Amino acid sequence: MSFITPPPELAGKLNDFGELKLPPGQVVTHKFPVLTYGETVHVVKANWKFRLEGLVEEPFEFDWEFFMNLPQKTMTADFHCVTRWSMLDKTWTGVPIAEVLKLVQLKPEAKAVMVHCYGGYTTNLTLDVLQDETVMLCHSWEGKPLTPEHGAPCRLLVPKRYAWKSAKWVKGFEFLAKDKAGMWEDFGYSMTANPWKEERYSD
Ligand SMILES: Nc1nc2c(c(=O)[nH]1)N[C@H]1C(S)=C(S)[C@@H](COP(=O)(O)O)O[C@H]1N2
Ligand SMILES: [Mo]
Repeated sequence: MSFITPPPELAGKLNDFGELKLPPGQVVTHKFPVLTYGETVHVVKANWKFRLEGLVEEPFEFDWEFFMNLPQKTMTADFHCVTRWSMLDKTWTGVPIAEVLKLVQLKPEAKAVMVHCYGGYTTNLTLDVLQDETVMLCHSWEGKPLTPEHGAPCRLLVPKRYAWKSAKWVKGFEFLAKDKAGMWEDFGYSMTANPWKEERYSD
């Protein structure tokens, strides 16, 4: 429900209270910048595998064909980089996280996840954040397949967290009993990374 009718140029840019959809300290970009630590990782679909492991009853691995046969969704989402750019209202297509999590039975002690990528990048999320209905494994952006720089063939999208949690070239989830720092988190970036609370760094 919206309490106000925004002027047409601001449609989709305001929340229900008429506030700009921009987290504190962010500026809007109309580009899709590339932010990669190190080099672009080139992963071909034929070799791509995604593995669910750690605190699961039975690890599960799937390939590209299996992934593309899972139920798909296209969603409009915002993307906030901790370096202060935000890209608003772009469409992302992929598989909702709930469909991925259905493939394994999590052990009751699973409380967090380490996201692993081709190239060695890692980032962590608590299970409740991973399970948010806006989280997806994406293969397309604005109706076109992701380019290699943006994580082809598949990346994670976590719109409600700073974008370093939206891991490119993903290759699996490792379920953990306790939240553990990934790469940027280990360098002092926030474990939780909520842009609305400006959780940029850890204390
Ligand atoms: N594997 C991997 N994923 C990554 C990164 C990276 O360096 N490697 N950078 C992160 C950061 S800091 C941001 S802001 C977004 C940027 O995504 P983009 O390059 O598609 O804009 O990807 C995130 N995912
Ligand atoms: Mo970033």
